[in-house]
Amino acid sequence: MSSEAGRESLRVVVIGAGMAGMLSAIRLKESGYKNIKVFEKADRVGGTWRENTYPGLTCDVPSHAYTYSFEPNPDWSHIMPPGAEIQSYFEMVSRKYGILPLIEFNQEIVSCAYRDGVWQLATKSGQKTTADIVIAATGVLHVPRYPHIPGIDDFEGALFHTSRWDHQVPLDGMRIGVIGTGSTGVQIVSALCKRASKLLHFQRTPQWIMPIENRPFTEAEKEAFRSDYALLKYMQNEPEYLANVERFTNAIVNPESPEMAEIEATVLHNLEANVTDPALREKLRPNYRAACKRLIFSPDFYHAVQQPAVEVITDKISAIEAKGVRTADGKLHELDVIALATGFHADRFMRPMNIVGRGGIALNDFWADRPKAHLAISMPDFPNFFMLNGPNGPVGNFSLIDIAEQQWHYIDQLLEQIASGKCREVCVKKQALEDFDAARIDAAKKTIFGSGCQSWYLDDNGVPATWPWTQQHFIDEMSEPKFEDYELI
Ligand code: NA7
Repeated sequence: MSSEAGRESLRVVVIGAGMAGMLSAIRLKESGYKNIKVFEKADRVGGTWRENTYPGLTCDVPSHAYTYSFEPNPDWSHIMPPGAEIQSYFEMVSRKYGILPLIEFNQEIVSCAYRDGVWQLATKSGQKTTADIVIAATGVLHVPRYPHIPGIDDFEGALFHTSRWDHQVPLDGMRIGVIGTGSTGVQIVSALCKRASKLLHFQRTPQWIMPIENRPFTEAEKEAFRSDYALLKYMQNEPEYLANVERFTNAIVNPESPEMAEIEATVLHNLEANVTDPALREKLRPNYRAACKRLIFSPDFYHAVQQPAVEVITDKISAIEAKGVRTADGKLHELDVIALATGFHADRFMRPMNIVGRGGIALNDFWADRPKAHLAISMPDFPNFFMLNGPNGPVGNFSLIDIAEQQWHYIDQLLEQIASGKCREVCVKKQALEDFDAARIDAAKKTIFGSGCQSWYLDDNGVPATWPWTQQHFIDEMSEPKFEDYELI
């Protein structure tokens, strides 16, 4: 069989029409695959940028780097892109690249089982599909983590998770409580500090804050990007950004490196120089190392928490009552709105989908100890099933679009084995995954993420789950699969 004929006949299902699912659909279409179906549980593309719409939502990666390599965008408004602009960008790309006809919206895949050499998928509404190849592009942070706070259902005002923001609820002049100090809570406090009459930031753990500049691009700059394609491409791969990513990932891998010392000095100086009230400064001072939790990049958080309407509350929350939040000191903080910026279940990936591989092995059992996949992409006994942004991949303060594109480059070479007729089934060998996972865990414990803090980077055993090596190591791995690690049947 020629590769071309293979691509025309193979049935490929992509799960999810977010950044990575769209990338897969575009690349599959370009490569000549003719039988592509994308299933999307919602009614629009965009994934995390569709779901998150909270005030102040901004990506912490520079706009031009957080852009598909093949579709640079001269019109980004700021150095860091606002969430709504990213959503518009993805919608534009979905139209421009003609992938909308491939997407079945409002169709949530609930089961995906490998039987008789094919994947059989079913949606919540009962639609059934058969596929030769499945690409899971379901995202990482998509299942909200609701806190277990007594009385949470008794609150008489508006209460919602930040990824389910209720835009009917007025904010101006309101008494607002934000629970959580991750990137989300920090961005919301920065956005609402002058709109709320009272803004209480409930902080369980303080965060190190990396200062950034986030000015708007001038019209002249945008015009230059529009008229000079080479400049636009340069912006996508700006040497300073690439050097920062390299420095940052080197620091993560080696907590005793000069790069890490520089990060620590920068965030410490940010705190010391920009928070004037000594009591507040101590409240905001973390007792763990910088970058142990995902670093918060913010141009204005310290400015925001020093606004008159804002108060940082460090007393433990003991309950939520009809009128507000009760803290352990006995005080009732009366509120109109409570935003739960309490994060996500970072170990969900494709779940709650019921996925069953070769020989009846259930993904939930395979992942009983922790989510794992060879190079974040392939699992033994899950043939022709590939993940983008799967477990143990690089997730950090750099562009996940770039990561997904590199992963696609790798997956595409695995698909080619099937399309060209060299084999019918491709998945990683058990031993290769075991070796990879053991080396990964060993390296992960030595990274800054394992230096003693709680974060969504850690698995249930407290071991960092993200890529524990340098960015360059990832780039090298993604350049070409080591086929000896794969079962090609
Ligand atoms: P994160 O980074 O997981 O932050 C969640 C925050 O919520 C964090 O400050 C938690 O405190 C806090 N939290 C969680 N449960 C509770 C309870 N029960 N009581 C008080 N505080 C609580 O989520 P984000 O949405 O901010 O960011 C997720 C990622 O999205 C981000 O890293 C970017 O990649 C984009 P803790 O620190 O655990 O004490």
